[in-house]
Amino acid sequence: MKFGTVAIIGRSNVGKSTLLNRLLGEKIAIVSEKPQTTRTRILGVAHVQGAQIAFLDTPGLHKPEHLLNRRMVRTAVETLEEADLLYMLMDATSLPGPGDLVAVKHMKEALAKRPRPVILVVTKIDLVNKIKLLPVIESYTKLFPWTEVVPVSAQADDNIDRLLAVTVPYLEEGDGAYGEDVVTDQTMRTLAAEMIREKILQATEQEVPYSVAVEIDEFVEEGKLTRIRATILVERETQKGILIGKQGGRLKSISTQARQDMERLFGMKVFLEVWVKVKEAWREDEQALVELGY
Ligand SMILES: Nc1nc2c(ncn2[C@@H]2O[C@H](COP(=O)(O)OP(=O)(O)OP(=O)(O)O)[C@@H](O)[C@H]2O)c(=O)[nH]1
Ligand SMILES: [Mg+2]
Repeated sequence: MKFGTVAIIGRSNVGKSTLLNRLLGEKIAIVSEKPQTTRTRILGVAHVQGAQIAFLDTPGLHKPEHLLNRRMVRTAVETLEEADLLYMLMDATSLPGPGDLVAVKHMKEALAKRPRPVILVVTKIDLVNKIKLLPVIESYTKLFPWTEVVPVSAQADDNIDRLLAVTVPYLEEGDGAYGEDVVTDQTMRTLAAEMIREKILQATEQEVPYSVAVEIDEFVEEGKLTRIRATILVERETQKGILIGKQGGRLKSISTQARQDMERLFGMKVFLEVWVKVKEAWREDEQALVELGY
């Protein structure tokens, strides 16, 4: 038996959470086309032939402008420092940019403290034709002497089995740290809050996605029904208006979509009640951030 922890790192939006979900075959991390979707570290345990791999999804490495973002980057850096093996993700649809260089800088600092193998994972290859792909991979290859280079598409499930096969030899001999039925450390409450946030990220633009947090006020299982009451925090009255929409239409659609996701994942009927509350500058408020799990 082999076991190890693998940090999934990279700049925002490269596809870290999509890859985590694909590696597990289950959706435990929310995904959106907006950067800075993931705010915490998310454990996903893969039980594969002869090995247990604890994948750690992380917030994207970016230039932080709020206390929330500084804490997100700190979470990513801590995970980078702790994991046994690193996946550095880079996006096949672009050439190396400033965001990738920042990620490499963080990675090098962590490796200077404790050297470890790093697998370069070039993501989203379904979006690039084969002829253009090679020069892109080559430009990423030049950034660092990577231990391995694996191009994948998490969305199209392309080369994910190869990524797993390449990973296993770098794990240490040893029993898994988690029970056979453990998939994640995310509680049902957290998953519920995140599903609501995902629908908000998909339905809103500009500052709104970044100014939103979701709190679960009530989560009770009553036989086959789960009753969930959630509060969406925004920073300004105008954002509250946007989120609620004309005659409550936007909030209703967000809440319906989130409820359907919850029913699918939890395998039971959900009664979901959602409120919107203004909490000015919560992103700068240490205590609020701790309470929200950030
Ligand atoms: N076509 C395609 N799109 C992908 C793939 N992987 C991710 N995406 C898309 O890229 C966007 C970002 O994906 P995420 O998984 O949220 O990226 P992330 O790195 O976790 O982002 P942050 O949490 O914000 O740092 C989403 O719109 C995904 O659907 C892929 O393999 N192919
Ligand atoms: Mg993510």
